[in-house]
Order: sequence, then C-alpha cells, then structure tokens
Amino acid sequence: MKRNHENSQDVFANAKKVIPGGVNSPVRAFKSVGINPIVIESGKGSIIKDIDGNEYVDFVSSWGPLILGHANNAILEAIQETAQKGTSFGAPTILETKMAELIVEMVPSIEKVRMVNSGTEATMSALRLARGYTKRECIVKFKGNYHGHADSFLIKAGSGAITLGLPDSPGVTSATAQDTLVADYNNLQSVERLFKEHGSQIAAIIVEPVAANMGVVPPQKGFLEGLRKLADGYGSLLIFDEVITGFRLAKGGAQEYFGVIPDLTTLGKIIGGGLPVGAYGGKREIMDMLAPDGPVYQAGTLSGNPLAMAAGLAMLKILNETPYFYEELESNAARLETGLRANLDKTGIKGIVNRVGSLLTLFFTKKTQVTSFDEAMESDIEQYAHYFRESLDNGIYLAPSQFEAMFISNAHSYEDIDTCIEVSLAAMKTMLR
Ligand code: HOZ
Repeated sequence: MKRNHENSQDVFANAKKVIPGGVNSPVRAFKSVGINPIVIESGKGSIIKDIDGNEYVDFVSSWGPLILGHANNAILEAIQETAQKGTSFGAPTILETKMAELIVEMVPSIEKVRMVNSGTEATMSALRLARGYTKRECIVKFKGNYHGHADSFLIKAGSGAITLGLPDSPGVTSATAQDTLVADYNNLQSVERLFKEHGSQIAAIIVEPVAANMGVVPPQKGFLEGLRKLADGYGSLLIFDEVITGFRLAKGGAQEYFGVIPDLTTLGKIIGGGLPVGAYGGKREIMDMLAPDGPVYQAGTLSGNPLAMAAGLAMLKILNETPYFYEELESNAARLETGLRANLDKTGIKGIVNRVGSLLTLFFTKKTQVTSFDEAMESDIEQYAHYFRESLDNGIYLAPSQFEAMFISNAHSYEDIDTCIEVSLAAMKTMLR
C-alpha cells in the first residue's frame, strides 16, 4: 500500500519557494528517483520517522556519520552537558585537545590534526597544505571520486554531481580545471601516465581509499600500494579522503584496514557524531606548515566547536573502547550482502553487490563486476529508481541514487537487516512485472 506523504509534499513545496531546489544539499532532492523527498521529523537508533508519521529503517545514516544510529544516548548527554557551558568561544578548549589526542591515537598516519567544519573544508585545506608543502600546483584525482564541493574537486566528481549529471560544475575556472589531473580509479596505468607527463608539478594524489560516491567500489589489490609508490617516487603527497571510510572500516579507517599509510588524511562528518565537523591531519612535518607555525593559512571561528567536539569525542570513545565493535558491524553487513545476493539469484535480476565493511551498494547492472567508474556508470538507474520507491513504500530508506552507499550502523539489528532483505526481495519481484 502506498504511504501517505501529504505533509512532506506540502513542506517541500514551501521549501522550494525559499531554498534552491527545496534542499540544502542536492543529494537530498530525490531527483533521480522520480519523487519528492520525504521530510524527516525524528530518528532513534536505526529508525527514522517522517512528518506524516511513517517509519523507516534508515540505511543512509546521515550519509555515514551515524555509525551508532540516531540520537545515541552517550552523544546526546555529551552535547547537553557541554551546551550548558556555552556553545562557541572562538578560543581554545580542553575538548579539542582531547579530540585531537584520540584521533592521533586511533589513525595510523596522523601525528597532528586540525579541526574544521566539514569534509569539504578538510579536503580543500589539505590540498592547499599539500601545494604549500611541495611548492607544486597540480593534483591527481579520480573520475567519480567525490571530495566535497571545492572548485578543484568538481572535475569529474561523483556523488550528487553524477547523480544529477553535473560532474564538471560551471563556475569552476579553466585554470583550476587545468591543475586538476584526472585518472581512472583502480587503474594504476592511468596514474602513471599522468606522472610521466606532469610528475614534477604534481603536489598530491587525492583518493577515496574505497570509492563510495559512485556507489561502493573497493580498491583492487595493489591499487593503493601503487599510488603510495608513485607518490613517493615523484616526491608528491598521498592524501586519503577518509570522510566516508574514517572510523567506519576500522578504528584507524581505510589506512588501517588496507595497511597503506598516506601523508595526509581528511576526515568528515563521522568525527562529529552527527554534528558538522571535519578534520585533516598527517605527518608532523607537513602539518607544521600551517599557520600560526607555518605560512599556509587556514582558519575558522567554529573550528573545534565545543558541541561538535563533545559529540565526536563521545562517539570515538565508544568506537575505541567497545570490544568487537567492528567485527559485529562486519557480521551485520555480511548478512545483508548475502541476503541481497540471494534475492538477485531468486529473481534472476541482474545486479552486483559490492561491499567493504559496513559500506554496501547494490548495482543494477548486466556487468559481471563493478570495479571502475565506467562500469558503475553502466548501471540501470531506472531500475534503481523503481527499487528505491518500492523500498521506501515498504519502510526502507535508501540513498536516493544508484551512486551512493548503504551505511550499516551498530543500531541495525539482525531484524532490521532481515526486514531490509525481505523488502528488497518484494521490490525486486515488482521489477519483473
Ligand atoms: N558524500 C555525501 C554523499 N555521498 C555527501 C552528502 C551531501 O552532499 O549532502
């Protein structure tokens, strides 16, 4: 039975009058799935509720950060307690040092870390730092990787940019575009070619160690290691954008999971436990180039904001101290993967399930693998849109795009996973009609 979304429709119609597209980030617009967005009222654990009273098991998890689910008690308590003492000072607090100490302890490559307010700020600042440190101007990025919306990264960008068919945004100057060299994910030769031609001008390679903004595409064996070698060989820096993988694949993120150590790491929303945060960190020698110690300038009134630090700290402590946290997450995610694969087999619908840890994408595709941007782009987005709508109607909230990830949290119970598998099977059956 179709769910009633009347209130959501009304609110969205009003939003469109005063907010561009009715949303504050394009990925929320549901444009590629052919319906209007639902408007959320609340969330607890794995469940979100819309303003029409419909409940959904949420697999978007605020695009990643909610690895403990919605409204986690420890995080709420930390925010409430801290808020009583004031919400922003634009001056040092103990919380930000505690947070930095914990990040340094958990993430293998980070010796010093600077807090910012979003993943976009983290990647654009890390890039400036890499350029300042190496005194070079070009960067290598990968087609379909998404590093936020700073100009340099909106060249062949993933996430909402591909969902909406806008991989190269107007407004990015041709000079910026010239400094951004684009390679193919999982194709070391394409990177080698760029280095052979421009090696002495390349400040850094920036990469999502697991591509998660063109759907989930794991790095193939040797890919990350190969990037490390190339960067070392040419005196460039290797930047891991761990906005999605950080603290999600392991305590130490993808760099711990795959055993490849970058020079700089960018972190995002996950370290705010749901509040707006980002950070970038790395080798001491590089980080010391930042003002006030060094000449590379970057600043922010709300950076290290006490509420965000309190929330993030509460969350990271749980991740750091809970025995078998990542093992349990893995087992839940593996259960989902197995169930979705079985659904494809049962229905004969062509698809590929890619999963790394608690990140997963079901691609509707006739391909036998999805290991690259080009393969991801061959997915049937109409089929995904249909599957999305059926899932939503039956209480499963998925990303409104084929080219995003499902995020499994420790708030998802086996029951939630099994419900998702059941709804998925029913949705696939309707695709056969
Ligand atoms: N990286 C997120 C989606 N893949 C970004 C979410 C957003 O743009 O709002």
